[in-house]
Amino acid sequence: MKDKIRKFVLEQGLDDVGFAAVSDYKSPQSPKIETLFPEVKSIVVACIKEMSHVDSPNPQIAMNGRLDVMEFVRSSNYKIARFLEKECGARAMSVPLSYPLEISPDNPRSVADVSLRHAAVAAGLGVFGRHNLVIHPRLGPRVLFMAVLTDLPLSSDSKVEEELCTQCNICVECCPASALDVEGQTDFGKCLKVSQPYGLAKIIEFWLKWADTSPQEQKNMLFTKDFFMTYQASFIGFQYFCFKCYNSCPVGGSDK
Ligand code: B12
Repeated sequence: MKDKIRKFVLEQGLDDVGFAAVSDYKSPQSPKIETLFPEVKSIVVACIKEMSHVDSPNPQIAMNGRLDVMEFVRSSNYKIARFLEKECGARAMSVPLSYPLEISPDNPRSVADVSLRHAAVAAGLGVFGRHNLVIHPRLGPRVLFMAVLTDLPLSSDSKVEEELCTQCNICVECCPASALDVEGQTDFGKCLKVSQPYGLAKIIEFWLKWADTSPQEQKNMLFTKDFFMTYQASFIGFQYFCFKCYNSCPVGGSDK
């Protein structure tokens, strides 16, 4: 059964796929996976290499490439879930690549319903590096992960045992937000400030300032880059302006 699914997933154009029995998925901060799908038994995890867009100094080009990948992954996730239901007689639920995500003052670090990095590790697709990204043995850290939950009982693939991070510290030094200074944790607030400068924090800052200012200044505030860019973010969704930890890592970059 795993071979049949693997073949289908790779035929979709994804770069790699692995399987994790739910008992091997260990993400202490995330909700128990059965709360999402009580009958879930395994996770089909796939990954896709991001291309050169992440190297562009132009944030529009970088983010547009990411949006292309996200659109592709969204339809691939649907096809895999459909394949599992139609061709394997299973039930299947796909996991968001990034969002929808519960963003709430009650979830200040935006812990997702399923941690795709921990799922990837459990499915033998890689290991954590100093940047807290999961490094794929062939493709490096520049991969996005996707997953489908299923009630098919599938055994876990072998874990990657090799240490792939060379501890060169380039990611730590390159991070413009100093968000990686403490080993084993990404400082959420610091990372967000630089990587999503027109995200929720900016919107809150904008409206708090608005509430406190004169009618003339309020009019002026509408004709600022901050307002225009947050307007754009409101229909694009999360927009990343930083890929430094991702593209500075020297590990595994040569495999296209
Ligand atoms: C919320 C979120 C963020 C938040 C918070 C990150 C965070 N601390 O978790 C912010 C906005 C800061 C963020 C930033 C980025 N993100 Co993000 N993000 C997510 C999301 C949606 C949820 C993550 C989550 O639930 N975290 C909370 C819990 C699970 O994390 P945790 O248990 O506390 O584990 C943390 C540490 O303990 C440590 N850790 C845990 N176990 C171990 C073990 C070892 C040995 C080590 C060293 C570390 C370690 O790693 C985690 C990082 O803080 C996931 C998608 C998903 N559903 O998984 C994408 C995801 C993690 N993001 C991703 C990416 C690419 C990015 C960015 C590069 C931004 C960009 N331009 O795309 C940066 C990288 C920041 C970094 N170096 O950590 C990819 C990572 C791919 C990969 N190769 O690993 C994911 C998986 C999206 C995807 N579909 O592929 N992200």
